[in-house]
Amino acid sequence: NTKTASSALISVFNKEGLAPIVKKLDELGITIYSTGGTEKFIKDLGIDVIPVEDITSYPSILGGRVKTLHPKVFGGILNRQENESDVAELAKYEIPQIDIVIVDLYPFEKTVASGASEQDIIEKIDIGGISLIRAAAKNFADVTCVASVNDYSEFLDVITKGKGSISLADRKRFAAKAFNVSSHYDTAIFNYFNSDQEIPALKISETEGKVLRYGENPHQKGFFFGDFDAMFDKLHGKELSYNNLLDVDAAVNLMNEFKAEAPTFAILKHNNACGLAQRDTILQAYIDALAGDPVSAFGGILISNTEIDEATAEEIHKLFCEVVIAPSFSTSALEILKGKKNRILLIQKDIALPKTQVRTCLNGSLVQDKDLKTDSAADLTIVTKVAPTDAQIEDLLFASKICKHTKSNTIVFTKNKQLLASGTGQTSRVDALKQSVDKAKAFKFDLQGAVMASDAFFPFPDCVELADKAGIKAVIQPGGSIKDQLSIDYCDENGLSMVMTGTRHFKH
Ligand code: 93A
Repeated sequence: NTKTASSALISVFNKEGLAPIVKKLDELGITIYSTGGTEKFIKDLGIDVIPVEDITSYPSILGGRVKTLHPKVFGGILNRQENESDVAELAKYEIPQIDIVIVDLYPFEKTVASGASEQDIIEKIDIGGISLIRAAAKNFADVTCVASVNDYSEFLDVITKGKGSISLADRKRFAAKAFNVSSHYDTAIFNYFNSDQEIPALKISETEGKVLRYGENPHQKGFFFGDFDAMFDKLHGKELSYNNLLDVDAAVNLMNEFKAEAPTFAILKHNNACGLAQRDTILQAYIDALAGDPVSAFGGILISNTEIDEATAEEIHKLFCEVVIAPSFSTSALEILKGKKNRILLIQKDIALPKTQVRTCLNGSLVQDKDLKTDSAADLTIVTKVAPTDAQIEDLLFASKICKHTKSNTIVFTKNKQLLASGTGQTSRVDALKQSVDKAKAFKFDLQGAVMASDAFFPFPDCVELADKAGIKAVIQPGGSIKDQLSIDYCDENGLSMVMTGTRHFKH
């Protein structure tokens, strides 16, 4: 699978950084073919180079618009060395084999940004170079494609270590990078031509994305791009809506935190948990999750980390809910739950989710690593005179997991592995806390001895003070405020314990 290169075609707009590569290729005895300006640059380094015109027997024509666009060039790149008739044709038409292609494209984006005339911009649409890149990357089985100055040092490394030999894995990696370059380049050209945005930036069709009934609201169009069936077996119910999909996403991410643990049940609304409990049986976990907020649970998304049995199904059946997700359903549970025509029943397959998150932002997108950090006992620093009990530590970590999957600012109260109440998506932490206290009161939860989690630090001691007055006895939070000590002092004066994790879990 490793190939030793004997020839390279180099055509680069920006000659910067090329000299060490050319010298290395020459040192390895690799024949270099090149286009006009690049050829001159290489010759000036005192290195032998063959003009591409010697291959094509054609001059560069149309003011340079056609330089490399020739079957003798593309035949040299696209032929399959394993294919007898390809090899025979190469000999018949006297086409030289090309093993390495190095291209730096005309700077289209830079030219647009410089405010150049339309004519200048159009001339900077690279045709030959992009074709060289696509051809070489397509034929990575035989050819190595270097499509960007950014990859020069890696390429230099590879050929230096391999003494001119390049492995299939390396060729394929360079091909992937090359298609990244070519797709970005064409997107930039599209954006220039579509500056009035008459053509929607995302070409949306049924074949590319799943057409949803509508978007977040009925007057918005909506599509899902992804492979739903790879993640779920849909057993029953209506088509999933845009909002259902968002809720299912939130539910699955939340329940992943409790995957290998005791039976756990969660109920979500608007992407936030409104009920969650961990018990010895899934029936009890459901009953105690529902008790967290039976009002919000109406029309909710339900998720279980354990098979749903008949007794649990009977209870769930009493509730109007949109979706029920579980690793499996017993036969009798399934019969009961199918009793409502529209209720969506999903079996979640054991498939990992992507590790990156993407969302639109202004005229582009924001991409980030997913928050995959789950706080554990080893992450905790006890900062108060009183330490939490072992049971409290378990509850604090339990609360922290829920907190991480709840919209910021958030405050979560739990007790004995049950979500008592939470404040979600508030503009101040103290509002989140007040909301949480009010909800707990509304559903008659006694907060005495409960614990509190906060997704981010407390800027002032007002949160611990209000929590204390509500009966909270232990607190988990990342810490990191310049006024941390004020919150710690309050806890010390009032017998609360507090642990810091050092990890913020914002979710916006
Ligand atoms: O005008 S082109 O699209 N026509 C071509 O056939 C062609 N082949 C390579 N531009 C073409 N190139 C580009 O020329 C390369 O992508 C590179 O940017 C540039 C290198 O030209 P020179 O070696 O003459 O400086």
